[in-house]
Amino acid sequence: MRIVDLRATPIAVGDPPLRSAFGLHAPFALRTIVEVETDEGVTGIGETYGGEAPLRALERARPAVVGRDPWQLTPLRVELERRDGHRPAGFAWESRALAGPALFSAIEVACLDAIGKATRRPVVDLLGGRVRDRVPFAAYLFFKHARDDGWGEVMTADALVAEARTMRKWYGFRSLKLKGGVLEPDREAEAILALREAFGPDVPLRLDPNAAWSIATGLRIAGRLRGALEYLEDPTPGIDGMSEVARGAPMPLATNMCVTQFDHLAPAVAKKAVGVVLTDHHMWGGMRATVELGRICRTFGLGVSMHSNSHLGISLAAMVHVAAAVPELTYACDTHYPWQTDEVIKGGKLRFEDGSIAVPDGAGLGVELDRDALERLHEQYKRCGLTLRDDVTEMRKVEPDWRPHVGDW
Ligand code: GKR
Ligand code: MG
Repeated sequence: MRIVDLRATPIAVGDPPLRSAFGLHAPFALRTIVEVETDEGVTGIGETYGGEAPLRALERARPAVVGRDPWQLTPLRVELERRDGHRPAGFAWESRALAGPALFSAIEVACLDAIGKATRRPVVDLLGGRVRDRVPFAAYLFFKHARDDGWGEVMTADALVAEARTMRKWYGFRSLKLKGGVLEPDREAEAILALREAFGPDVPLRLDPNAAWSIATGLRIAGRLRGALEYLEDPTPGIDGMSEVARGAPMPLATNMCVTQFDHLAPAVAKKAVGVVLTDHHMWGGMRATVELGRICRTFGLGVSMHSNSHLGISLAAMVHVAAAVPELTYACDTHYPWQTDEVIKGGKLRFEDGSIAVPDGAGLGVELDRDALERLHEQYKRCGLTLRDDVTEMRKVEPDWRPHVGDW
């Protein structure tokens, strides 16, 4: 089998006005749909970060991809690193340059989908087989501004409890994650305690202020939330800062910010900075790398969870396949999916039942691209005028003097 074409289509999908330490979500989230067409009549699909930079990166990668056998994934990774340098992906959506591991991942997912379709096997089998049939997800709770989106404004603990009730009712989520770094830290601690009061001790809770707090605040709030959190995610920036908070915090610290590539694991382990690593195949170099990451985490006694950005069903299907293949992933995964109403796969949105998604049975990722939807969302991309995610600019439209807190709250 040979790859005869690599296509990347930028799309824009509706996104509610969600708040985080980075600012405010714009009305559209950007994604890129990747297609790897083969000479055997199958085309593999993938989904990655959006905007102009990923398009340029995928175009740069084309000579290394077209003409290649899609099974030859490790040689492809080596070749991309040789051409592009082993540049780190950076943190989460900031890997907007789509470099190194994130660039490889975008292509790997589409190749695995093509191989799965050609061999009529689900991608999870190509990753070594499934250790679970269903993958549990957590409700991703956000403070948000008002818009006519059915959720209204959520800027208080009471409104947050109502948001959580709705998420649990509609999707059956058992764990709750609160995106923090928005309100003054003690208000967010109170919001967590309100969730605890409303849902009881059997509902696992997490808080993620995206490194907005100082070390002292991290220690103080961690103490205040003793017994209330299954983990505290990225209270403060950097491995050294996290290590200091971890020393005094009564719960494990988790991260998708200070440990985002394999090189970060050794210092993080040596400094006991984190207890849980959030994987993300988009950022960590693909689905096979995520399986490897699980085993490394187990070796060093680290727990494994999963990170998410705004995404559609192709990414969700990939997340489900990879999560089903990682035995160490014992926490409910993050997903922004309920916040997106647009979809690019045939049959509409994938469905949560009891807070989890069944591993798709079909060949490859088990989802098909809806070409009409792709065209519509691509037109939306061209019309919306956004070419990268910029939550600060969006936030300053509402509060002109707003500035992000980075380890100083
Ligand atoms: O969508 O605002 C957001 C999140 O804050 C996202 O950008 C983060 O990458 O969800 C993420 C996280 O867990 O840090
Ligand atoms: Mg996080």
